[in-house]
Amino acid sequence: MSSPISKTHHTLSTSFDVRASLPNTSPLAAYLLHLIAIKRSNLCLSADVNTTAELLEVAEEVGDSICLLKTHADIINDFSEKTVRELREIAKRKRFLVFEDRKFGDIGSTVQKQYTQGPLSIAKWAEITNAHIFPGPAIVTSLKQAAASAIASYNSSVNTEISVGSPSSDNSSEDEPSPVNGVAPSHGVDRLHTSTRDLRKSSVVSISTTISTKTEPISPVPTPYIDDGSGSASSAFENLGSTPYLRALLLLAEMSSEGNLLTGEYTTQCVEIARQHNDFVIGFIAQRSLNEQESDNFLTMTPGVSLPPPGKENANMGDGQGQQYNTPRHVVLEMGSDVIIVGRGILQAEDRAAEAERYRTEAWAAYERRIKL
Ligand code: S5P
Repeated sequence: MSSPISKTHHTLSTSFDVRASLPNTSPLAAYLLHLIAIKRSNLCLSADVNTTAELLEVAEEVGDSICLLKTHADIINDFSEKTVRELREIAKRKRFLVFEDRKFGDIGSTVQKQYTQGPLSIAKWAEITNAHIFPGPAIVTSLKQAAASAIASYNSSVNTEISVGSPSSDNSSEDEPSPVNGVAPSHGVDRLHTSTRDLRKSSVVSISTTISTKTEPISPVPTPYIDDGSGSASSAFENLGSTPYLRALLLLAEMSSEGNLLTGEYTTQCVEIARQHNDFVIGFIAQRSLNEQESDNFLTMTPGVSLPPPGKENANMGDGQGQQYNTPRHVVLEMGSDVIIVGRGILQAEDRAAEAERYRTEAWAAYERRIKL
């Protein structure tokens, strides 16, 4: 189905840890590569579910086995700030990054709004998202710009409070929900309106502005990581530190569905655009490694992966709706992919935690074999 890979490219035989330290590796890519190495997991769960409860449940169940959790936020019927807050809490505790599979594909000005505004406000809660390049390269620069603004506003939040009546009796700020990832709650605007209405009635008015600057590291240097050699995952996590508030993009260079048009020159153009923005584009959704030039260190994430149930090795590898499946071994060992993306293969299993472990073990063994460990 796919074109051959460059079998001699150094990233195919280099460990994830070493790749994290290569020049041109963005801080978030470096963080993810270390996380993958510590968890021994190159598995991304595609959590294609329709309710917040299901999303949180599956995140709890398989969180220990994955490096990434991929969402389609627009199919979650009750998606809200609560979804985000609770998913982020699980991601922090179980140590995985969040990837919103938005597949942006519009003019720059529109994708900026889709990325940062509206009920989904993706830039606020997902470290990684993805885009098509059919609208041209401005889709990448526009998303990069929007990500930079989101990071800047996270690192420098401004809260304006207007209180009325006796300042000492006003304790409304205690009822304010805590910000999601440092982003002020959206209903802050309503609060301002209410206060302004009350202003007309009141004779004592107090206005206070708080400017707080957070001190999380945001400089574009590789995420500090010191391997203390103890070999323990908990001390490795401690050394790695908490997830930096950074954003990254994957480009859809190839697709898994039958008859798709992301082939040949289109895929080549995609790689060219990625090279020009490798501080933001960390890799591709593709069916094979696309690293060719010496300096390429892109991560390849591959959907359309499933493991036949034990004893049914010759089962038809498709879903009857165009999706085509390959095994973890094929995509990681033979096609040079780094991370497998698995949805229904895990979601429909009776024991999802055990099934996630089965996928993780297979994909990790294929990676170890590829780098000849
Ligand atoms: O080419 C692609 C790209 C993506 S992101 N093919 C895909 O299947 N995907 C996504 O991966 C798709 O939208 C779905 O969320 C997931 C595959 O799900 P599965 O249930 O077939 O494993």
